Amino acid sequence: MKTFYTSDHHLHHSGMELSFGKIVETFEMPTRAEIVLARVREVGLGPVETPAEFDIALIKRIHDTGYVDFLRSVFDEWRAAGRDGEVWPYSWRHRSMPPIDTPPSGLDARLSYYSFDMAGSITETTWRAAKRASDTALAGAEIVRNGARSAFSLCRPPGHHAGRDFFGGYCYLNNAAIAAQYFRDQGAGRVAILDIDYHHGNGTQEIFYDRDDVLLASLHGDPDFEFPFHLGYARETGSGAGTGYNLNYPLPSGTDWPRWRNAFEDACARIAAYGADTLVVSLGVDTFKDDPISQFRLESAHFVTIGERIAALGLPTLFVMEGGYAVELLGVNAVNVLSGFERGSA
Ligand code: SP5
Ligand code: ZN
Repeated sequence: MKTFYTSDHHLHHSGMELSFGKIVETFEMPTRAEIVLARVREVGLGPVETPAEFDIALIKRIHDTGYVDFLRSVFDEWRAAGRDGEVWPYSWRHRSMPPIDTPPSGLDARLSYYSFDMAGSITETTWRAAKRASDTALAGAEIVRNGARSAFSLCRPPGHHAGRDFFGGYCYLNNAAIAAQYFRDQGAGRVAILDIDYHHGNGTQEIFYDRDDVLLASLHGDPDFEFPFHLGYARETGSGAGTGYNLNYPLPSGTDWPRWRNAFEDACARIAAYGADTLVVSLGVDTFKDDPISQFRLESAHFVTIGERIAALGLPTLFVMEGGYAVELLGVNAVNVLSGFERGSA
């Protein structure tokens, strides 16, 4: 399996985040991608290639133009306003405030409009890193579309929390969604996205919620207790033409392998029944028992089994890196899925 990776991911680094009332070093740090890359090389998964530069029009198939322009220019605006440091939103529309659908003019109000949390900041080069992460997803999609059985897009920053016009949860551009749309635009009939990151793929859900040509199945911590909260319940099945094409598997804190596997098996069966011709996997390994911000109990060996089961779907498959913060075993866990897939495909 070929891996796509670019050192441009270093261009994004929010130094800090707020965790249980303390400012700590962010969990979503550049070393994450380096550790996964090192493991790819260590096991000899396959060649590693730098993605080409893709047209921004492909990003705009998923993301709002105003939002993309905002991501590109907000840092300069922040500096022009005489502010030091990084761009951070800090306040959001509460349920007591009426919804709006046009961006406000003030800088902080617009930051609020285009985000849903302060998991990560926007630095001078965040746009460039996010753009290159989307290129990384597209480069993998391109070879899968051209006949490769699979590809691994080692994206950083991650993407599944980013919606059509908002960032949050360390995510700025929805790499998996951009890749799924690319597959559709290149002639795929039905695309399935299997999101196995510990957190609900709220951005991906928002983007495809009313569509029947892209199925989303997401396994995650129940929104009653886990970030991003409020979205990811089983009752959210899609709207309009998309009704029945959004599948959520909220799972309790402490979910172990047998329980997770049951939900996973159901998701795989639903993807097979859907008749997908292409699969995108939002590959987060923050379901690992030692993940510092997560509450599931999967072990390293389970990730091999996951990869084998995904291979058994028999679909052209693009793996897109999402979360996973137990840096010591992050490389082993992520690459275990890919090695399992290779074994299952042999
Ligand atoms: C892509 C992805 O996995 N995004 C996850 C974003 C999670 N952001 C909330 C993190 C909350 C961390 N505070 C809990 C720390 C426990 N020690
Ligand atoms: Zn996650």
